[in-house]
Amino acid sequence: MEKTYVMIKPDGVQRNLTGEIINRFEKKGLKLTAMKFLRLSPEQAEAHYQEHVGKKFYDGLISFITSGPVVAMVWEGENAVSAARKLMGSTNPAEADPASIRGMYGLDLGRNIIHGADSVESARREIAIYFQTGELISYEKNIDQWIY
Ligand code: RTP
Ligand code: MG
Repeated sequence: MEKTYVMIKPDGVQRNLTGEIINRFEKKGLKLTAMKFLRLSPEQAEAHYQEHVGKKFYDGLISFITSGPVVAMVWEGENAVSAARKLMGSTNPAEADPASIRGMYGLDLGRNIIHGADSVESARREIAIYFQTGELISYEKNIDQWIY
């Protein structure tokens, strides 16, 4: 089953959106496979956002993402990467579907509450930054038969 990496950013944690976000992912039918509450080291932040090195927003992005604790999660399910991106909404909250997490709770591009991997390959790379293989929990849920 496809896995994706999702992270509630420091603004999402500070604004008490953690429970609401986990609730939406659970209700969608995605299955929680791993979760950690942590504050990113500069090294983790740089590894995470290596594709943005050199862009004008890069320094601000690194200082923001390391400014407070985040919730790092792995969610699993059919087309989990795109399912998560749809729940989150587009990058800029001003343009995101108002029913999405960013559309409902955000106003500013640099404070968009949540991160989700943009491809299966990115998900694999990002999961490895935050979790060891043994920390991903594979388990049966008896609700699966009602989702698939
Ligand atoms: P993310 O990686 O955080 O899930 O967001 P994303 O894929 O939707 O967007 P991405 O292009 O990867 O950008 C990463 C984060 O950088 C901030 N950003 N600022 N022009 C700007 O000022 C600008 N562009 C992007 C956003 O907070 C975005 O989530
Ligand atoms: Mg991205």
